[in-house]
Amino acid sequence: MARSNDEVAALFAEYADLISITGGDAFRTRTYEKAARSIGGYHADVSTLDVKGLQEIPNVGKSIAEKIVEYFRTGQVSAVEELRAKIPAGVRRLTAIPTLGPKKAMAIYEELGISSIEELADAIHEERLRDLKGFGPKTEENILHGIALLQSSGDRVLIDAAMDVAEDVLAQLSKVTGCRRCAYAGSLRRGRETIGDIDILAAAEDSEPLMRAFTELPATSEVIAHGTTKTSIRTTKGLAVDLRVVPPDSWGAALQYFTGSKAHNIRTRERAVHQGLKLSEYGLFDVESGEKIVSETEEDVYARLGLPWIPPTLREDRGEIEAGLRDELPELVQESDIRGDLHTHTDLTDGLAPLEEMVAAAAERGYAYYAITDHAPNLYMQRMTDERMLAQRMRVRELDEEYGRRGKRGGMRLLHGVELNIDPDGGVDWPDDFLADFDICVASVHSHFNQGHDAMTQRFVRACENPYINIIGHPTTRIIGKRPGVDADLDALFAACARTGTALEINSHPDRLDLNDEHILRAKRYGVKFAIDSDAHSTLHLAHLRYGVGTAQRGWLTKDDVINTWPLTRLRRFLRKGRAG
Ligand code: DGT
Ligand code: CA
Ligand code: CA
Ligand code: ZN
Repeated sequence: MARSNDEVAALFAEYADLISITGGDAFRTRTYEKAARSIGGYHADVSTLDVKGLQEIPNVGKSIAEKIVEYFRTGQVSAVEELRAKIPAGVRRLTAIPTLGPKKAMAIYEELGISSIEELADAIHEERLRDLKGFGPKTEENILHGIALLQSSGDRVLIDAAMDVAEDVLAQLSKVTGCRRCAYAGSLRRGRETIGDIDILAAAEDSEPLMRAFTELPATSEVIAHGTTKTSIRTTKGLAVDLRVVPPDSWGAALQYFTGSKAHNIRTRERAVHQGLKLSEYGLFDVESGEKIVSETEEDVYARLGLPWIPPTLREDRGEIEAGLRDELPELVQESDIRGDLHTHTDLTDGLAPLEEMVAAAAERGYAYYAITDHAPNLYMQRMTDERMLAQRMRVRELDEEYGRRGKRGGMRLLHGVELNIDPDGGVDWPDDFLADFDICVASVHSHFNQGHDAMTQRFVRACENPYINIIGHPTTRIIGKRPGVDADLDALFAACARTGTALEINSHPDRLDLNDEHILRAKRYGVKFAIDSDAHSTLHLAHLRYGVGTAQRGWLTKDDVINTWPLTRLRRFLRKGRAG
């Protein structure tokens, strides 16, 4: 996928911030924010386009197009560099805190001379921020949260960024002569939401050609260590990648070892010891004879340990060994089980692609059904009205007929839905009689994130009790590394969902993955059903579903737990919820 688009999007998002800190006008800030979003979601790689081609992108005019061309020609944009130079380094250090906007960072720096995260934390504890205009106890709490998030995320990256690099590396290594197999292992293979470093494993008789090719990849900026069994590099984006090359007859043992997790490996090693075996990165050995046991596949290794093959997404020592021994591992939901997406947007609100393009892209993915759920009016900047929603419904009905007629080959049914806003009291945008005509309603928290624990819990429970609300969208509203989840009694929410027939979303966007694996495990015990959705705002985002499926697997979900794997008739029955009639 086009990483260059993300690069340019990040650059313009920063530029928008810089304009705002340096007192530039709000209109220009918004122009660059909008451009950043459009570029991030654009289907073609922006590094391949000229000024004219770039202007086809929504929200990109001539001056922005020229900046993009300049960026790919020179590696920087002079206008951005000029503003960067105007911001003191101290302020830039502070803006790394996710919950601290540029304006507040500037105020803290100018008024109190604070220029590091440590100084800021001290100042908060000494209550020195209270004297500044616009800073209260709640602001302080948010900033401390942000500092904690920043420190806990460390140098980890989101799963999609790591996946793009890993797939690229694999494509290149698999072309090297002598490469018998290669795959990614580690936390990436286990589908964790953030990745510390990428672990690549290859099998070959002679490791040298692979090691050399690895150090010479276009993405390699620094070789950290170069050896015959392990080589480590850093990419131009700062991501660390390890390559290990093993003899083909150790592939299974090595893949098992380097997939981890450490906690899971401790348990498998224990099993090995019990059977007089030794399991290490070098293979599986008989302790007495010292003989290496051929283990070309992971299945071989697990079978030797008296276990069925355990899917990587379960390997966290959360009961998978015990379940394996009892032959009770869940049959995990797979991406191919998904029959449709139930939370998606179009350019009627903040999506980038028109309805027709989103629907065509969904059909391309082989879906049997697809729901369009644009934003409702209370998210005021979306400018939704009853009329616009009803006009969209007419068009959806027409498309439904058109796609429905295709029958078994590429036939797809369309659901007309909405993403409602759950207000602070648990109410939503429209009265029942208007809601009754939607095929499906997703409802999400989009405001008042800092409500107290009890009020937030009540808010969710009331939403579940609304007979028209089918799915709670991105339930905790966390943004990984940027915004903590809301404070609510999630067990009360899970119980309410189970009781009322409301599904919980597993939002697949890589910076959300909300619910996360641990919440899913907990919610499943209440008998809750789930919807794995992309929340796509462009055709490209539909493919994020794989990360939601990985997260669902980490929560031990089967096909039956996930409503959008069900046939349409069963889904429709679920969507009728407790409604009369
Ligand atoms: P990360 O990189 O922090 O996202 O997480 P992982 O799980 O990829 O961890 P990493 O890269 O340190 O190691 C990859 C796998 O290799 C790990 O999941 C298990 C295995 N491994 C590495 N070091 C050790 C170790 O000291 N003991 C054991 N048992 N396994 C290890
Ligand atoms: Ca790793
Ligand atoms: Ca590693
Ligand atoms: Zn949405």
